Amino acid sequence: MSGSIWDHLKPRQMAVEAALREQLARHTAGAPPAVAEAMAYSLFAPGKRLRPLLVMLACEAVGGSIDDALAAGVAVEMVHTYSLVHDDLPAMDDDDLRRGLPTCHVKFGEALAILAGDALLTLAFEVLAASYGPKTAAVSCLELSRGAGVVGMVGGQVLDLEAEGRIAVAPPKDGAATSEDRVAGLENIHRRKTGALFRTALRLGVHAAQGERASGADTCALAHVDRYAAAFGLAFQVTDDLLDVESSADKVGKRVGKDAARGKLTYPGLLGADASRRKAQELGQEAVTAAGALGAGGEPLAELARYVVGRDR
Ligand code: GRG
Repeated sequence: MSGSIWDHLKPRQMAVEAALREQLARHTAGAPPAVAEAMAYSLFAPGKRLRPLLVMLACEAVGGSIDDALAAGVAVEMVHTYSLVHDDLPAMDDDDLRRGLPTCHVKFGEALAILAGDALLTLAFEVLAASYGPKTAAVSCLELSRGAGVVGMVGGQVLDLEAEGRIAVAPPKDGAATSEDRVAGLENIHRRKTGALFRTALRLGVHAAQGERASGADTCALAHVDRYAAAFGLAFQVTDDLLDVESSADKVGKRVGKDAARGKLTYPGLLGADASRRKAQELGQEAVTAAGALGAGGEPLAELARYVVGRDR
């Protein structure tokens, strides 16, 4: 791959923006304007579009095109945006700012924010069903519902709220948790809450490349992207926790992040900043190795993993 990763990603990000606009306009024609406006507000607030990029890079790595990947990228970004809208609600994280703008419920009220999130979630499946042939649509809907649902992202959110004491759970029977238990618990939350949708994005890219022509999924490519996703997702999260600590340290002069201050489990909180940095580097390297197993086409995924570990926002 010649040039920086951003030279490679920029045209893909632009293609995602255009596809998001086109799909949202097409599928909300006839919807009540209030909910369509709230959906558009959250969808077009400036995000990195990381998940659609993962769909595209996986699709291209196994021989598909940007066009093959676009609808799946749109669907995953819609699910991601719904999760952010609901996560920001007073009943969950109660945040006022998202992507640098007032959150959906601050701007439009709670009822409309809940409904806009619901509508983005359901629209994602409509986009998949309307954009691909029957086999690809069915397998993509199945993957997305598992990645976003109770064994994936929603399940991770439940475990996260339980860990914060916001959802009641029975106390453990066999004594206090060790620090290894706490790290394993945190990884389980992140594997589901953020990792599952990254994995889904990559797998949808493989399915989109394969299309209707093959009799079964490319199991080898799926295994490689699963391995990449596991390392990439955790590397992303450890780095996110470190950035949270560092940005809060800048503001208040103390090395306690917003999440840690709210009593959330974080990697720097459990392992310390230096060990967390080493862990992020190791995970990044593991993702690079997994991308290498896809051959030369996996190089942009390797570069993205290097970027995610080194990013500053
Ligand atoms: C409400 C069912 C439900 C789930 C919420 C994803 C999630 C689960 C909550 C988001 C909370 C959060 C801030 C998690 C940390 C990691 C993360 C997913 C950050 C946001 O993703 P980015 O950095 O955001 O890709 P942009 O805005 O660039 O898309």
